[in-house]
Amino acid sequence: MPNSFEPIELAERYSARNYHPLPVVISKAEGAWVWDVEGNKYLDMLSSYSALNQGHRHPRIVRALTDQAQKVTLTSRAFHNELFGPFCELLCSMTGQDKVLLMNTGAEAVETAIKACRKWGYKVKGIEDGKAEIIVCENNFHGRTTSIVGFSSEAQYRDGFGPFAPGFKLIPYDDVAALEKAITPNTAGFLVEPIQGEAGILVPSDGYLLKARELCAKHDVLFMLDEIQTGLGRTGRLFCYEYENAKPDILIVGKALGGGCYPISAILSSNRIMSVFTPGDHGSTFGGNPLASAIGIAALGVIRDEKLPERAAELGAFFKKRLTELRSPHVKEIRGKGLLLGVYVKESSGTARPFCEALMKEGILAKETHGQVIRFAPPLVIKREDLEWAITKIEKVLAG
Ligand code: PXG
Repeated sequence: MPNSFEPIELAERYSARNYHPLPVVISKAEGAWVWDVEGNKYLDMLSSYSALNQGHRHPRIVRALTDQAQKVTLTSRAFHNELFGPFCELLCSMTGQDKVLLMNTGAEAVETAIKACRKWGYKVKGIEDGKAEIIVCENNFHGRTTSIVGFSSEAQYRDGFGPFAPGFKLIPYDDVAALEKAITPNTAGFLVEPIQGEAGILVPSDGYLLKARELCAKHDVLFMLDEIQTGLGRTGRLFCYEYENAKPDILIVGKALGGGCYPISAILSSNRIMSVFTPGDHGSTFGGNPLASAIGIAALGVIRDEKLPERAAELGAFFKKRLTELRSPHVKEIRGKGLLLGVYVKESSGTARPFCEALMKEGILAKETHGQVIRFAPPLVIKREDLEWAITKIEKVLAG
């Protein structure tokens, strides 16, 4: 009889302790549901931090994966493959951008955006060599590489990992005046998340993104949006910036671009900006490989054909309303957009973690973020009745 004890024991013995997972061992998944090794069923309300917008093992995406695996999986970018061009074309047409640069993980795409921005700063804007600055926001989360954690405001992300790359300036989030004040002739770009997911689902004031977008345009600064977590339908639009029509100069995508089965990330931009890259400037062994391209095309196709942004908007509004109506002595605030929602647990009730553990016992997988927030971000293919079921369980856990 399979059990959870052994796999957890082995993981703890042989894996670096860089995570603190809930004690559940998932062995099967379909749509919005997962099963553990003992056969218990859970509703996945984390979706691997928005990487599973299309749900687990979407048949169309799995078919693309297995079909392509029978043909060719990797060519490197030293040669062409049939699906790379069509994948790039689809991404550009869905985002309204001219060109794409494909990578694998989110952090790599952010690094790519930083490189594009700096090079544009020197070669096009005319910033003196070595002086380019990029403005970032407090409480940002853009990944785990040394240059990215170097501009994090979270002590733990940085502690012990320096020295860090210079050239980044931290300002408060949701503060247009601070942005204007921070811009100098050496500013090449402003990098920001439309909603700060890891900071605890922090939604900025209405109009913030558009005002920041306009300020950047006025000062010839690249407006770079990290939509790795918020993009591809999650917040009720294909991209969260669409709420304000704040189209970025550089759009960063990842997570759900891989349809929940493969790491695929990208930056998208204009011909003018992307032309700073010439052969040899940047690359990746796996970026844009045939398997990734096949999966990416299917992943985008599912988002478009199954109208996942519209589903997220409709189901998110319903779910948020129901969460707001819950009567609980522990809840301070419900926040978020679409199906990226956070329940803020009052400090007087302790942290969010014990509530996540209690939810797990009730058959709901959710994860705390930033100590006080329970994040609810189910796959966008989730059924309304599953959300209704979840509400009854959440109500039970938050009542006592
Ligand atoms: N930007 C944002 C907004 C993210 O949420 C990244 C960049 C980095 O993506 P990669 O693919 O490099 O992880 C993220 C990732 C984790 C973890 O376990 C990551 C995220 C959220 C929660 C946990 O590292 N977001």
